[in-house]
Amino acid sequence: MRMVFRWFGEGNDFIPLEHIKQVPGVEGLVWALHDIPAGEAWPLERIKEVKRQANQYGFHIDVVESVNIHEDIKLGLPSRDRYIENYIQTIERLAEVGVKVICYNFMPVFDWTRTDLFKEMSDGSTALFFENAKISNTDPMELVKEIAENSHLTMPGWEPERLKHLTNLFRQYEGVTEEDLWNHLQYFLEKIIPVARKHDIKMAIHPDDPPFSVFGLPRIMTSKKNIERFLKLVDDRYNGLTLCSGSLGANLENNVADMVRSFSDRIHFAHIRNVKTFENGDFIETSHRSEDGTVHILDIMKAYHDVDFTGYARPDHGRHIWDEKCRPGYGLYDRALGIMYLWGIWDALNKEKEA
Ligand code: CS2
Ligand code: MN
Repeated sequence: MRMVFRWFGEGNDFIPLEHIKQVPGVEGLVWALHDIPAGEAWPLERIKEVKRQANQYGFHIDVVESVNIHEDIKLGLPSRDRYIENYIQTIERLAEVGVKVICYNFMPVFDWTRTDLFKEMSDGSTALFFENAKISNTDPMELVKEIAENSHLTMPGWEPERLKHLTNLFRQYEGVTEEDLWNHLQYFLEKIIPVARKHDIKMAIHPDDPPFSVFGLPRIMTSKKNIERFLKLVDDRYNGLTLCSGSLGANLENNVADMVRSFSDRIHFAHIRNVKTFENGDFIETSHRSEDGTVHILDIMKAYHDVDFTGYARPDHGRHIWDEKCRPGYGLYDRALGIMYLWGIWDALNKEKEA
């Protein structure tokens, strides 16, 4: 397991690289050029700049999260070919600096969706919260406004420029079914995966978060059955997964440890975090510890250990603790605690294996 840490870039993250450096066992940064709109090729100079910054602290930049996919590709519009060309150019440029894994997602319109970014917990910490009833009763436009006002910094997937066109986007998705989405994903993969293979970059799709339809939009990366189908769309190791335990764990029927065992050779990037999911479909992002949520982190780590996982891993979202001012879900403190929990389990399992 190779531990990496998500950093949103100079001026776009409150956490200095000096501080990430002090978290034990972190070898690289998970990064992206967040200001480049989906669909545009990333400029090589900008990519090299991130590499220079990271290298100053001895970090690698092997893992990119995310190179986002233009909506026209998800919608299967004729203009998609132009955006796929740009995507290919980005892959080629990332290959020039030695990137190994590209994480992306195929969720229409919204990336991760929550109803409250700072929900107070009983111990005084706050965390990302999803309230099922609120989603059903809220106009997406209202939610977008609320999220934009409360997030301190722009969140990936919730960029104001993009969301200005929200009504239009929703109109474009009218009548687009899950089957259509599968077809559009396949079309994209058939063009991209040979390029990724050529440059030895693993493509790693992130599951939908939450793993069910929101606001009536189709979502397909949601369950074991659907992940199996995804892997067969292009049956190639370079067509792989970012297995996010927290995203998938928001559906109590998903057994993430079992997925780790079943898909081990296709998992290139592990997101490991806990959530507490309630019977009514609400969920809150808890600490990483197994007993604090409904995702069995200990079992998941055991599964990764049993399959000799050598890919990249990161703690995923954390709570906001100790009065830290941070991006929602991406503070330093709780993610650092998460890392130490994951290492604790991992080291113990290593020891047990040696004995
Ligand atoms: C989120 C997403 O759960 C997560 O990791 O932070 O924003 C994630 O980065 C994207 O969906 C991946 O494309
Ligand atoms: Mn994730």
